[in-house]
Amino acid sequence: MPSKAKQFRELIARPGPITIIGAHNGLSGRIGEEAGFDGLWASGFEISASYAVPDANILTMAESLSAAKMMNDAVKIPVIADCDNGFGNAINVIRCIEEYEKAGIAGICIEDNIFPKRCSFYAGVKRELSPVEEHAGKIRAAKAAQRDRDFTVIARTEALIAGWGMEEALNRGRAYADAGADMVLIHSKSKSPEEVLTFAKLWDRPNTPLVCVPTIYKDVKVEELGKAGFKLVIFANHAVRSAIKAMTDTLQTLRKEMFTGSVEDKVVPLPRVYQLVGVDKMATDEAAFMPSESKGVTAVILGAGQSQGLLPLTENVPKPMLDIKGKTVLDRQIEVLNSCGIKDIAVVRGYKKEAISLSGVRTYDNDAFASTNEVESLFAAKKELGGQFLFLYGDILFERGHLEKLLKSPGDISLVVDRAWADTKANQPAGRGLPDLVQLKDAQETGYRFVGAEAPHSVAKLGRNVPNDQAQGEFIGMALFSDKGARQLTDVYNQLVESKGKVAEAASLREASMTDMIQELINRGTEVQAIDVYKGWLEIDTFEDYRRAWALIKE
Ligand code: SPV
Ligand code: MG
Repeated sequence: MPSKAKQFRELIARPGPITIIGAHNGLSGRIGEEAGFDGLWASGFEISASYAVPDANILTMAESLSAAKMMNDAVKIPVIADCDNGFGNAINVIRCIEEYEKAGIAGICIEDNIFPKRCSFYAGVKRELSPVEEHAGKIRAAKAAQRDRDFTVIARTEALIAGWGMEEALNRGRAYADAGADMVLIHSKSKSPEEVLTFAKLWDRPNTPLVCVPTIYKDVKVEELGKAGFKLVIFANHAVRSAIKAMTDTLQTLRKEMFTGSVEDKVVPLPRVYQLVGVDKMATDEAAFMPSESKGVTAVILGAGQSQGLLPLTENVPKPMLDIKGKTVLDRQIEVLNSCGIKDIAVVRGYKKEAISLSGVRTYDNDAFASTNEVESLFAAKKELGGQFLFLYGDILFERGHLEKLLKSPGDISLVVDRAWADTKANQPAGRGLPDLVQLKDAQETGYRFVGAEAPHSVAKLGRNVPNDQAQGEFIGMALFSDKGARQLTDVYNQLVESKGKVAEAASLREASMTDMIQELINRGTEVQAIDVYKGWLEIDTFEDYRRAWALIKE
């Protein structure tokens, strides 16, 4: 890729005039590039306006340079920087050249205004030009200071602006060309292009091409200026002026109407901003260079059902909203989930759904909760099942360690199984509901003796129909589905929707519990793993369970 200075030289070497567009920051520069201009003009007028100060050497060189660099960095086309009078004398010009070259700017323009300058168009302000020798000295200093031979130095005379006449303008232009300027800019604030066209006609330094800025003589076309001998035409300030017009219109309307929809037709849609600032590239770079962190686990909590066993406690609230010593079951679940880094939480509501509304938790509704079972509740939150997710009943309390262990499971479908079942089955507390029992494949050991067994067990059977003496554990109501596991579950669900068949022992999807669904997956050859735990959890399904929870929870 040739340097920007070289690119600009190549543009100048092309037949016909080239046009560059005024800009004041990266965004306006990028819009100018997108519009197809040959290059950018880092306009002192626009940059000053963007700081809300007059164009009168009020900004420092560093401020002007930083704006020029911002635009240069935002575009591939070359940038010519308006350096006013070089920010001082020839010594200031030398530093100016060094710094702008270092920033990758293709060339600069310096004008023969004294320091501090006044914008060429301001009426009623004091206007003075530097002596011609002084400005020619600045041009010589600039040419001597540049390192890249392709860097362009444009000398600008304000003689016509100051009203010093055509002869003075020509003499100054010649002096600057003879001092080594690569191009000469003749500025004019006449409403007619005649002044600059006459200048071009009388110009007698054919090796020094001419530049003009048709701001006030606005009806002349670039083509005509080109024919008259102008090589470079600068549209100096139209980006900032159009921005001011649009912003004024939009903001005044908005202030009057006081709702953002009132200006929707005056603003670009947000994606246009994303496109301009390169959000696409950022996304590609993220994918290419950042560790692909899995989206994280989403917890889906089933809280739709109504529990007869807990009446009258659940007369007005669903089970997850039952209070146990000042915190609801759901609060306690969310606390443990959050402490394990799970912040993405969805709850499926049904019975007394209005009672479940928590900030930061998404809710889904199974309004047919009275006539459907758990699988239909889970699939009310179908949107959440597109990737890895944690399945959780809304009525269990469990130790954080159980969740930590489950989250480490490499399996695609993993169930937390309480192996204390074998040791405690003869001794179950009074009033417990029917347990979801688990029969493992190849289980040689039972009860606490499993501790230390490394290889995960596969689940052969689960549900309330597993006979007591064949069970090695109890499903606690918490399961982890990997991306693949979630896909397997959804595929089987979709097939069952189509076939309207049985779901394991359940007659239909509407009647299917989660254990029926997992059994159906196992029956179809899907591997389901048991993650062993020993006690450390509670289900709150009956009044007795609830009393036990009050007794066991310490706080
Ligand atoms: C600028 O854009 O800052 C210029 C051109 O110098 S003009 O404003 O027309 O003087
Ligand atoms: Mg300027």
